Amino acid sequence: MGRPLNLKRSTTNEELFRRAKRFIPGGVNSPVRAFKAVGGVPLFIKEGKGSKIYDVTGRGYTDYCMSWGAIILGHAQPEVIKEVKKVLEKGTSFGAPIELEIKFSEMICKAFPSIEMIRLVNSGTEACMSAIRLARGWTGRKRIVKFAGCYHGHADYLLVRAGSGGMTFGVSDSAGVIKDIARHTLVLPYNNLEAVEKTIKKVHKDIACIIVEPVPANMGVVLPEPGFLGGLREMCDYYGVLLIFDEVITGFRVSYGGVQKLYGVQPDLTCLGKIIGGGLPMGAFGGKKKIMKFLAPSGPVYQAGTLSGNPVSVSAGLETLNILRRNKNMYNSLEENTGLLCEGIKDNIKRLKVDALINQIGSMFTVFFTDRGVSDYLTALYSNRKRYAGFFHGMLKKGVYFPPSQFESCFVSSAHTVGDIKKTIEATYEAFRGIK
Ligand code: KE4
Repeated sequence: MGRPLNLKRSTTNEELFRRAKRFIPGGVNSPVRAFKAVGGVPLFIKEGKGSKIYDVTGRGYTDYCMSWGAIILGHAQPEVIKEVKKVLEKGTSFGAPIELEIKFSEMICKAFPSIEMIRLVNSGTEACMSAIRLARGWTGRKRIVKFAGCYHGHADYLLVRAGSGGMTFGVSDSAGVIKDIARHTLVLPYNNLEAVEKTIKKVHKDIACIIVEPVPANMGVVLPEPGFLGGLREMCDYYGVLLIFDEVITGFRVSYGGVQKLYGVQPDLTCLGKIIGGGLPMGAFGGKKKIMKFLAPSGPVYQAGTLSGNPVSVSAGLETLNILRRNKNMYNSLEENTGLLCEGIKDNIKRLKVDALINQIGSMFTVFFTDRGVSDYLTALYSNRKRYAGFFHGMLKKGVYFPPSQFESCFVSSAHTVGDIKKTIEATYEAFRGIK
């Protein structure tokens, strides 16, 4: 065993990263944090407040990663913290039902009319994994359809041409995933109804569900072409296949009722995560009563979790949704601020003649370094990752923290001020110039 761990001595990101790598694979507890896609040493964050995060050297950054979209009200939101503190003092986990989870579940069902019943879990991975098991149990079919570049967590059969870290490191088909498992996952191109129709017509009798990020954010932000989501709905109805919307990112992000509210397309099952945990571990999946009742203990599909519905995560999620529900016009100001930011960045792209474009919806957006539209996995892959890396570090130098991968989304929170937005626009001018 080496020298005793004396964290006091390590006050630089480099020193902490070196020490972290002694105990944690790659020095991180989730691959995309490692800065592998952009180079350099990850920032070790000491604290966050509002739109800012501070690394161990005390340097502050305007944060647009926002814990990969989990934070919509800004870091350490006072009312959320207050509610969590209240609950903490009464005990953190009982492994037994509590009243708070009923209130919380009812609130989500009210926000998402397609969700008549819901099961709370502890992450988006668990939500998607469990929703697929439920779909397979309900239909008695084994194959699933996903789209290239979409990411639904790291369950074996979903790590097939997956987005996020999969795309970032080009390991969208992870080692350790047995071919026999992956072969039941059919991967199609997003925004291509023809490809879906061709496949589903042939093998629909064997397909349990189609799972889709209705607005993908894990190949960077990609927008559904007109009719795509509605087309999926129609095909699933016609062929008796379940439609699962993975709204782990977009749920309560793009609107209080997610993408399904914005686009008026209702799935059979919805997966949620991130925002509903208010910054604490939380996931959920829900949908039609007749399907959800197939879940243990009311039905034969097993799913469980020690900390599911624990009072701490639920209190953070409940207060977050309360604030969003009470301030519905918050979505307009989030959209306005994000629009202001994106227009300013586009002006700089034009002024400096940079091959870059922005895909944006609500308070999420991605700056793609490419000269052609990005509408699916292949067109996203055309982006110049090296230029994104240069841009990322240029922004970091100006005190702005974008996600450390071209294939992720930026997020604006209600804590981002117009001042933050202006400073960020100026920072992009320098960052674009730096990669000219
Ligand atoms: P988690 O298991 O990470 O809570 O959620 C998995 C998941 C499911 N569905 C969607 C649409 C997701 O975006 C995610 C997780 N997102 C990534 C980043 N885009 C989490 C960041 C990470 O892996 O560290």
